[in-house]
Amino acid sequence: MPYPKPSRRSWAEPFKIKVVEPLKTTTHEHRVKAIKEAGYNTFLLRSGDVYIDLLTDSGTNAMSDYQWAGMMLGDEAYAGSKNFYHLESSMQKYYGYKYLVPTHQGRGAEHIISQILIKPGDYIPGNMYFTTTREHQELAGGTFVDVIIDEAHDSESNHPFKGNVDLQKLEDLIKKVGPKKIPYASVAATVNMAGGQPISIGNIKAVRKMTEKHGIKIILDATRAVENAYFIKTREKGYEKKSIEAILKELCSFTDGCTMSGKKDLLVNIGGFLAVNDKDVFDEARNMVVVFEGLHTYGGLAGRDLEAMARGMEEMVEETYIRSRIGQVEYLGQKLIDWEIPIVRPIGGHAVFLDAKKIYSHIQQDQFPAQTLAAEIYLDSGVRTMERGIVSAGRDSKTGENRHPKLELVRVTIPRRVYTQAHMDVTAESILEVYENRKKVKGMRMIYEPKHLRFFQAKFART
Ligand code: P71
Repeated sequence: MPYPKPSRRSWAEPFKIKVVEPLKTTTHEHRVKAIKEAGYNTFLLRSGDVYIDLLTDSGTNAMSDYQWAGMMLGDEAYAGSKNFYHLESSMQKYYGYKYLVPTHQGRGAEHIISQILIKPGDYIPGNMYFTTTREHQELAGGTFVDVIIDEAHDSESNHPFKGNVDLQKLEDLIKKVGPKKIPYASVAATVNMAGGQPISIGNIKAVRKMTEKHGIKIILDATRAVENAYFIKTREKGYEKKSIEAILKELCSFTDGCTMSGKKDLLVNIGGFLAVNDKDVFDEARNMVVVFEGLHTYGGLAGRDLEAMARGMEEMVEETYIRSRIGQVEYLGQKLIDWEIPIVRPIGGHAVFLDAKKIYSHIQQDQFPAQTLAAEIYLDSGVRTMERGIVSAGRDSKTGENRHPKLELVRVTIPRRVYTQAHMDVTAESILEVYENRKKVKGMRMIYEPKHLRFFQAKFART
């Protein structure tokens, strides 16, 4: 019999491994103790107690030899480091904005732009909230208004661009509060909390058309915009033949600036930036950064970190890289789909999101199904994941009541260039085990709740 002919061409990582970091396995007994001590919050586990760490793709990437070599070329001058100019020209080349303000990470940029553009009483429409982004918008006196399409809140909808803005919702808000109360639309590519879902070029173009006649700016959260560009290339008509590099630049061209957590797309462990086209906003941002981050040519980073980001930009747009990146996430997601485990569809760019509401349909949302599921996965195998549900959603800043998001998810997040397909297999098998035992599990209660971004430090106990 002829050997089976593959039905498709597989992707493979466009790199080989030069340095390895040993992983530690733990006993079930050890994990029982560790997660209890962590208050059943995976953020409070020590990484030494974790086997495969899928908490986040933020700052957990493996850098290339080219990036590491660049680290040795760090120019650690206080002012005017060579690496700043390299990063500035790379940002202009790949993102197309005029001015760059480096920050220590994404939220540093969010803080600065929110303080500059938002006045108390303003409204900021956006395609679903992100925790740190909304926190800074609220700290500046603004109110975030979700204007994402309804499909984004439905884990089963297979809409190819679940990150799209609902133009009717946006128009309604503009009519209701008036354009003067809307300094900018906060548009993310891809949308993390919706499950790593992309926005289409067609949609951002339409948002641009609607906002520009009212003088409303668009600030892009470009944290995972390269992953978004890949989805545009593979899903949006007319973009099949365009390069990732060209799509990324086109996406940014409909916006007035971006905040960026370099810890994702840029394949580094630390760093971020704010980029804008408006000279006055730039001048203000450059002045503010010296108060909160550091001088405007380093923004709280070392010269070597700026260099690693600049080099990461060259690598992030390589087609073979991005295909393998998304391919690995798809591989894990498809396995879970094949086993009929409920996950957010379509599979996202940076993570697979488990639908905890469906898996633990017997646990009330106020008893934290996603928090419980993340703890159970850790207990089973030492794989660390993250709650993205009622704990992450926090309390309404005006009423103080718990928000009840439609999506109650556990994020299984894949760092870039770090784990292999075998690690994905082990992870999927652990999730299956936990899924099969779902009926035996009870929810939890919160025993400690911090004021800001509570999910990071909250503690829980079994009910
Ligand atoms: C992620 C993170 C890191 C994180 C942040 C908050 C809670 C848990 C984990 C950070 C993002 C992000 C987007 C779309 C801005 C930031 C802030 N993501 N926008 O997903 O995903 O960037 O962490 O560099 O400050 O694990 P920063």
